Amino acid sequence: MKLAQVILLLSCVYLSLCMDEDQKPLQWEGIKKPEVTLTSETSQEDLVDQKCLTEKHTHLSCHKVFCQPWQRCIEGKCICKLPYHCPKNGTTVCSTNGKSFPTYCQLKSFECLRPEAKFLNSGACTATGQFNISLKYGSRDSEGIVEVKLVDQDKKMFVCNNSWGITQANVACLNLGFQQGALDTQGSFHLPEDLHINSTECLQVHCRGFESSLAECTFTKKKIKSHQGLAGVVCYTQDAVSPTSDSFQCVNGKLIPKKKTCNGVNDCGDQSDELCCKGCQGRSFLCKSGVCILNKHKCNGEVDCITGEDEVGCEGAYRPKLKGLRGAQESTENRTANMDAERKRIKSLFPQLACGVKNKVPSRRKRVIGGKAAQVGDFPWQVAIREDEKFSCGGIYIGGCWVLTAAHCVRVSKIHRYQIWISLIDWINPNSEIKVHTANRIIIHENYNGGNFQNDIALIELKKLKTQTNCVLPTTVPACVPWSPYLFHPGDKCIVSGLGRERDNQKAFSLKWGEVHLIGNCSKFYPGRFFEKEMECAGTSDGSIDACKGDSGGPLVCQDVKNVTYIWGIVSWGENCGKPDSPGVYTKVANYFDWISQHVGRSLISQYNV
Ligand code: 4AZ
Repeated sequence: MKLAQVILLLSCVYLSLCMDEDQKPLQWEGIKKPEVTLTSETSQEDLVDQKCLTEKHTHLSCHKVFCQPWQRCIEGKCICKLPYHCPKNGTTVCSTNGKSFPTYCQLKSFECLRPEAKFLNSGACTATGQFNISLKYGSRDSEGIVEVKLVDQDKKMFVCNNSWGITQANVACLNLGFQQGALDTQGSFHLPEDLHINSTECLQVHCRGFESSLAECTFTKKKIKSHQGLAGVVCYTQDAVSPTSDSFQCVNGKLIPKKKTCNGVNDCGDQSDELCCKGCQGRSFLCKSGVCILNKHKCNGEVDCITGEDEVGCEGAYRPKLKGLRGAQESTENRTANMDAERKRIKSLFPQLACGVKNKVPSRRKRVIGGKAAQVGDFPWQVAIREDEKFSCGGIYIGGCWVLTAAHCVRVSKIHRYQIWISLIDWINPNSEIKVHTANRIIIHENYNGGNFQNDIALIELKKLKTQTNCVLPTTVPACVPWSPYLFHPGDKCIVSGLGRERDNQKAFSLKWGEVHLIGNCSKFYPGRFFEKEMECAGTSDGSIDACKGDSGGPLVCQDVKNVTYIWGIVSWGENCGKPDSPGVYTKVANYFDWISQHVGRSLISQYNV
């Protein structure tokens, strides 16, 4: 067996996606997008997703990557937070304008809003010295050997070239005002023959790549043997390169060699070379969201893939300790503060959302169309909407007093006729956990179109009891609201549940569920009627499992790598029920994250990028 085949096989085992439940290879078109595995024949073009490139993703595209803790995600873009939105605890830091900030997050949020002032040092603003970076022995201002002066030192020192790479070079050039970062980490510089290297030491620098000043990176003093050990840089200037058929244009305008895309290294500086990948090369791996991440960031205690797979199955893997700001200073005398560790610490201070995790171990002992019977606690976010005397629709509890449903299920004028039933499993043999609520408010999407089911989404606010300030729903668990359309993909297995019609239009009396696959390119089933951004299709190749009349407004949920449940779709429409080639169509909830959060409040549903 050739190596390429072995790799392909291993990735099948790891992802357990190449086979369906019955161990038959999946043959149904549109079910699984194969991951690109690099072989000697794979061309660079095969690695890059051209359609995705047109969306111009960068490090600020929070549907693809996480925002920094001093930013929040609004409509797919990381925007600057106000400093008071930062967590309160931390250590004082000082900025280049001599202003001191109680936390690193506050300084970075301030810098994000007004980039004139940058990070200078951790600790108080007592040092008289400034951090300084300059380039020497180059033939132009934009290149040379890197020399820095640390805040608490009065001598300038050269930077060592071990551990110097494009990541640090980009930060250095950005620091020097070259917005597009570095072109190269090497150049031909004219070092004087009698160059005397100060005290035979250089500064080894380590950056994460998120820094805007080299002062934020960690410096360690090292002994140096020769001039060869010094770091150099050529910063990127417009006239430095001209486009060829081998160049890739970054979103920031920088041109890089195509062979440097999808390798986990942020050559562009705005990460646009790593965000639209179908495969990854070199020492990097592919996140489900199409982002290449360096292997060294796998199992390092910080989630990099929005889908979380870089931090699962890490038991036994090398896991460097998260050093705090003070810890890093104490343990190594010669090292400047570790602001990357501080950034990670700040992230850990954000509140965690309790959604999508069931209270009980799933028990599906007993045996929707083709579905299986649910038991109490299996779908704790599922609600049933009763209009007058019949169960007309489903709904999904998302936290607080809020239930998500389909717009076509409710009318504002009929608010008094609705009852929201919680924990309903079997209408004929009612279980003791059932609770009935009424609606306080109904919000229908302002662009809902009853003619073609565009924006088929609505919120119901439950009425609180007179004595209560919150909605108390003991047996329910909210499903998480997805913040990115890249969390789940065609081929992923998800679950639809509801009290709707069964085969042959038979009325149902109990909650049923079934496994369906997300289906890509659904326009081919519903030409002109399927809207990619707003809708999602799901089903099985033979149509045996499907939502039907009465399931509308109910959930299509998918689980992430940590088994956290997301409400990926709301049952909306479909041609018939349970017919092959007519999959069920769902409102794509990820597209409505901002709409939902505007109405229910960000803090209720935002677990990241808050
Ligand atoms: C309905 O009438 C309906 N097979 C819901 C879902 C589907 C079809 C019809 C999808 O509410």
